[in-house]
Amino acid sequence: MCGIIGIIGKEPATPRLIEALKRLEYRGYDSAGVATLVDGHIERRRAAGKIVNLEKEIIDAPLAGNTGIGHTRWATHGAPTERNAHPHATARVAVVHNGIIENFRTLREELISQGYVFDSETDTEVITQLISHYLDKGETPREAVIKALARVRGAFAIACLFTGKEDLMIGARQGSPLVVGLGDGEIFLGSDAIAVAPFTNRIIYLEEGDLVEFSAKTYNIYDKDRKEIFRPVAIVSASAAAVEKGNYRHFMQKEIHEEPDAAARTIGHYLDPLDEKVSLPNCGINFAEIDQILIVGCGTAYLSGRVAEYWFEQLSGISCETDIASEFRYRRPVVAGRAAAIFISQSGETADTLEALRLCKKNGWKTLGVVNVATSSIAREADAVLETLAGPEIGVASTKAFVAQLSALAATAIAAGVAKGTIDAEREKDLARQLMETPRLIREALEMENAIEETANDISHAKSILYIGRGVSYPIALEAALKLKEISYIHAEGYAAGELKHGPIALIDEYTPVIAVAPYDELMEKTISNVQEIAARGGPITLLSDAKGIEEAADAVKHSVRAPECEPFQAPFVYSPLIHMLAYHVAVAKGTDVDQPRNLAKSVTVE
Ligand code: HGA
Repeated sequence: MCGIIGIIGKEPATPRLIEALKRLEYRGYDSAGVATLVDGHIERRRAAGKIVNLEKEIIDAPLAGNTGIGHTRWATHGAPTERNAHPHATARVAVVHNGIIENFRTLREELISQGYVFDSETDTEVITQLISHYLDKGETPREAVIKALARVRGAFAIACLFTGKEDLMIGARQGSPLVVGLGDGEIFLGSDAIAVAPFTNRIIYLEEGDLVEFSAKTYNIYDKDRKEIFRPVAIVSASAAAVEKGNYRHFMQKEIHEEPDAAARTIGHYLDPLDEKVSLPNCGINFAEIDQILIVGCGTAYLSGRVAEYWFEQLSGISCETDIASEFRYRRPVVAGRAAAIFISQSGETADTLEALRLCKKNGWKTLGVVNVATSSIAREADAVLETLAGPEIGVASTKAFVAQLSALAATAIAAGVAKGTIDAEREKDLARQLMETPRLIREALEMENAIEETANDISHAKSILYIGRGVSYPIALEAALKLKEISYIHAEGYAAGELKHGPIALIDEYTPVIAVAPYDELMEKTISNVQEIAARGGPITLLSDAKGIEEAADAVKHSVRAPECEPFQAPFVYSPLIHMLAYHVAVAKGTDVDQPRNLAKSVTVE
């Protein structure tokens, strides 16, 4: 989603604004812009498309000034054109905004009727015009921002620059994150710590409803009631190194290769390796008292929940249901008995998941956040938090965060079983041991990259690809299809293998590759029958299985990729890197923008 940077510095702002915007590219965007104060006047450069287009504008018409704001925009209101790119400005103020102003239409009409002229189709511009309106009336910049924000409804983080005020910037947040970075005689504003990481590691995380007014040397923070308030300074290690590609061609490839570490760190956090027991340090939920588990997430996070649904039911006997956050929050969910709700989000800021969490809290259900950002809104608002220790994930398509989510959820499912008495000490040890083996198994799976690449090159010309799986491999098939769609733009669907003959088998022909995710387990024979049905209709099949599985189905398949042998509980971990690498290599073969696929955003902070 949109990225924000603001600087009051000791050196020219523009190169630093561009540097920060580049670090925010991972969030996904479709236009970018900067504004600085030049001799007290607001000057802007904006461009549709990638930051390189903005850089060209700046080469043609350089932008001086040590005070400035910058933005990468992921359009919600109005096309991704230069005119709609942020900053939006009047003669008095320039504003960048992340979020959505829900009542923008009414406000826009009201302001137009008063003679204000709008320059864009965005919702953001009503904030700019409203602030300008209050400045026209003689309010101070802070009062003008406060009055303007009191009139808007929706979610936002903003940064504002004022004509004639080189040593002033104002930021505010409600629903979208915003941080203040404290430098040495300079102060920064960013939509996350990664944006300001090149300039400082001293970060203040603004709280919901906060407003910050700052100069190069001082800052004041006001809470939602506009009372001055103290917020602690954190030392954040979002170091430059964390956002470098290293020797990999893309962040996504690097992050897939970090899956073993993401799993190891997360599992290590929730297991006692000596006693071979699960210990969930922050989990305030007593699963012995829970009758139903609800799991809520969006996209890949939702799919890690779908895997966990099998684990919770099989290991603890607690009824479990997984839903997409945007559906869950509007469908009036009903639970019988005592419920715990688990919210999964890499960023911890996913707007629909956060609202679903708030709904559950209102209903009195215990809430547990599974997030990769410990300081995020979901982490702060849930009753308890399980952090996934994947490290910063830059590729828009989530990979190592998915595996880290599986790791935290697997540990939680074991803990639920222990609490319910469905898992005895011996079985707990066995499962803990299995979990501890998964980083190694993931590493072994990654060694199959060449075989995956070969298959990827072969299927990359397809218009449509089907994935099938049974049991826990069914949600892995769904994740495989989602990942492929996201980055290669090839249409893909995941199906429960047994469901194929009830409709989708009509799609099978020699041009439609089918990928079967089929570890050798109690369901393998049935999946093989489905594979035979596809082969009989000329469908080219790739089998992802272990040595035994491949032997069983050898005659029916075109390609096979041999995964390490594993227990059924370990299979989602082992097959995740395979399907992630397959999506990655298909995208590379197609030449798409792997790390920033079109139309997508990393942390989805709008509904
Ligand atoms: N609504 C604004 C900002 C969009 C946004 O925050 N995306 O993440 C616009 O469309 O410009």
